[in-house]
Amino acid sequence: MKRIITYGTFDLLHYGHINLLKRAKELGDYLIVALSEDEFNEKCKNKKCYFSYYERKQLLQSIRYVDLVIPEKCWEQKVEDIKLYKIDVFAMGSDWKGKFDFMSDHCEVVYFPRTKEISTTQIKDDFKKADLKKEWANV
Ligand code: C2G
Repeated sequence: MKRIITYGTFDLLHYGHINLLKRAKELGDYLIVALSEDEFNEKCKNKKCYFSYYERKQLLQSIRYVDLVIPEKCWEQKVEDIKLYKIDVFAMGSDWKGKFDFMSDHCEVVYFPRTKEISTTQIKDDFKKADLKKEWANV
């Protein structure tokens, strides 16, 4: 069984995330997603999520490509995870290209092209703009 792992926040789950998860699963038979915990997001990634860890975990677990969701608590856990879960392939989006090449001492490293036109930040910005337009319309 070929085991794949990927890491991320996956807040406001969108089709860019799904593209990544689909491609990662297609590399093997079993996909583990290490999901950034709320504290890790806030303290280390400067991200304030809309959905909590448990809400984001529930969403990921409902995706057919995902076989297991584990917590991502720190940047440094990756090598341990690879050993613990007997990972064959570490897969990330291309915005991380080169950042995890050190992992190739432990497993194959694959970077997939990031889905360009969508991001969680873009979704949040679009909603803010829509709200502003509504406010101006009511002035
Ligand atoms: N992604 C993508 N296309 C997008 C948005 C995201 O391919 N339009 C990919 C990212 O490259 C990443 C994964 O989806 O591989 C999850 O993205 P995020 O939730 O933004 O996660 P990130 O903040 O990159 O956290 O230790 C690694 C970090 O936890 C990665």
